[in-house]
Amino acid sequence: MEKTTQTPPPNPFSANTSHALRGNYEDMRADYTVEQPFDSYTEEEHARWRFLYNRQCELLKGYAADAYIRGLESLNAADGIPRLDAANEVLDKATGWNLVAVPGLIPDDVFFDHLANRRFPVAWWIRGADELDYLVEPDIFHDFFGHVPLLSNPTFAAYMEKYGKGGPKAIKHGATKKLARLYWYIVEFGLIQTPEGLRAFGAGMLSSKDETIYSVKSPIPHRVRFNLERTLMTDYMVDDFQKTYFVIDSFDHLFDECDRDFDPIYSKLAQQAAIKPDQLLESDEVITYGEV
Ligand code: HBI
Ligand code: FE
Repeated sequence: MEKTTQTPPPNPFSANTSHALRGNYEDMRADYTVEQPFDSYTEEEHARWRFLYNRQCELLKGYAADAYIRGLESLNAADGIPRLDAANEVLDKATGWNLVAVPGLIPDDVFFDHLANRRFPVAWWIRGADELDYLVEPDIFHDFFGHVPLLSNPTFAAYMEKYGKGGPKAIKHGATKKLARLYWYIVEFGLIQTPEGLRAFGAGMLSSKDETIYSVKSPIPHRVRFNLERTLMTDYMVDDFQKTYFVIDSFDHLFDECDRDFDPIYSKLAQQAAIKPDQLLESDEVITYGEV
């Protein structure tokens, strides 16, 4: 792919944050991918990865979905910042997904196209020592530790491809904010029902020191059974714990609920007002009523 110097994308989260993008968007390919500068990582950065990795693994016991734990273990990424090529050996065999290194956030349409082709964009840089607990923009720890393990689950892998394939239709309808809500509440902060109780599978909570436990155990947030239109309409804030979590019965439930033509859904929802993050509806199948 030819090299190109493109301007950084408008920050997709700019609606909620005003920071400039972190990455170096100078020498990237037309599809916003770069080579992972593996030799540029310092020993201190590898140690930072190990600190974050070990701290999260301690927290995940009894809180993370089994499919996530199995995926994480298959990636062997405990010893330091992982080589994306090495992870691709495992992932490609499991579900045909491959990781591509990117400078950071990339435009929605480019992001959707990567997902539609089973390529997951992973920011190549790691957060600084002064921002271990809160990060405004995804770094390699959020993207790899949070998102990659579940891409080894065939049903979730198929869901993520379908999500990407749905991008152009959302853009056509001016509904990318609705699709971003689906990503936020499921891919970033989704909960799943299991015989042992609720478990977290969202990347945003699994890579966060506190939100994994909060999302599963806290009496404060509402927990509502996942419904596609309800989630498409529910607003979110990027810099606080969720006020409402959506719960899927299974990854098959997630796939089936989203496996439909979104054209009529976007047309119908276009006139409707957004639902507030802490609001409950009469039609909700409430799993736990929160105190929000
Ligand atoms: N870019 N690298 C990267 N990672 C994301 O998670 C990402 C993105 N661009 C857009 C985006 N997410 C959101 O708008 C999604 O809801 C599409
Ligand atoms: Fe993410």
